[in-house]
Amino acid sequence: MKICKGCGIQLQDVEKKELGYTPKMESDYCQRCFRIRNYNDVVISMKQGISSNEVFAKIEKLPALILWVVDLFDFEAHMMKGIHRHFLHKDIVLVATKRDLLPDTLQDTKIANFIMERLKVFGIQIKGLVICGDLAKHAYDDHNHSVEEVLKAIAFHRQGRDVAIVGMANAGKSTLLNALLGKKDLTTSYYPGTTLEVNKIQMEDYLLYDTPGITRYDSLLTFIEDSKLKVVIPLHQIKPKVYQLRRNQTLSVGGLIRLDLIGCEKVSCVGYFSNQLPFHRSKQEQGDALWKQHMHGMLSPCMDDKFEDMKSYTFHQFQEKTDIVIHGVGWFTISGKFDQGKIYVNNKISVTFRKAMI
Ligand SMILES: Nc1nc2c(ncn2[C@@H]2O[C@H](COP(=O)(O)OP(=O)(O)OP(=O)(O)O)[C@@H](O)[C@H]2O)c(=O)[nH]1
Ligand SMILES: [Mg+2]
Repeated sequence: MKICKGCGIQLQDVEKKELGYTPKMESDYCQRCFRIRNYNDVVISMKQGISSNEVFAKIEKLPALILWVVDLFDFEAHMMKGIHRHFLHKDIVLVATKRDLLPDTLQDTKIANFIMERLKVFGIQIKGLVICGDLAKHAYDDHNHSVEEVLKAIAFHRQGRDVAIVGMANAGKSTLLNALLGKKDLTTSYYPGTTLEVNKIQMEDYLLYDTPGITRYDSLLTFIEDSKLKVVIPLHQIKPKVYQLRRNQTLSVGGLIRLDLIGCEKVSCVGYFSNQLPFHRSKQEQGDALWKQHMHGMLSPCMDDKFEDMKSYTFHQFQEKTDIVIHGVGWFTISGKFDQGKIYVNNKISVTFRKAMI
């Protein structure tokens, strides 16, 4: 049995439209990996296709140190409900990736405190924490100690065991492994669902397992059309969008998110989203008319046909500076006084309210 070096799937030369197909059995990669690696083109999208139970069942059987890879920008979507049960009796090192997407002014100690506080809420205990950034493009720059720190954490916590990389789809698992290996054998892409099977890699004195990403069924990334992913997923450092709001205001992020804040008295609202997503500010009184008229036009990209298809969450004045996180896309940080707020998103997507990260 021959395995694709990029995604771990078994190679076959019979069914062209099935996973693992290659016209030449001598090749190292399946045709799907070949196309992703050379043309960034996903012929078979697997972002909804990999069962998390199956992935967890495989991981639970491995007597390995777990490197739990969590995307810092999309942190809440990675805290899947019940994930702590899959981690029982496991030693976990949490590797927080994509630090480069967050502002430079945010200190790593603050990020670490944020992570530890959130993990407490979810009842998850970890042995170690490493914060990484820039792994896709600049893993080996002099100032970037990410790779060394992960290797150090592995050496310290491994205690004779193998190491398994685990996490949600698109967390950056394969990118991290490529960085650790110093080569680009594993296929990576901004499409969730790139790695298809557990992929075993021989290190000098242990095995490293790359694993398929776990699908989150309440994240925008799982449901948005593939062609819109590159607008939604940030590729560069986020430029926060800062608004000082008074009275009744509506902020729209493309045609994906609408935030209404009513009765604002000096409210500060900062949006952390992909720089490519357009923001639009208007009076709340005109919000409905604006969405009716401009969805799919000025308000793009969209997931819903009509504004009425979107669901809303209502909230009131927060006790402290609060993030409204829309799973898979980003968040608003809100401080100041207001009477009532409403956030509208596609009805499959979760929204989490948390103490502000930044
Ligand atoms: N900005 C930034 N992007 C990163 C970093 N690490 C990974 N990425 C990007 O994140 C996307 C997903 O990376 P992958 O390594 O394919 O993620 P994965 O967890 O293996 O995904 P699946 O195989 O689908 O589970 C790619 O576009 C990477 O370039 C990082 O440190 N910083
Ligand atoms: Mg992968």
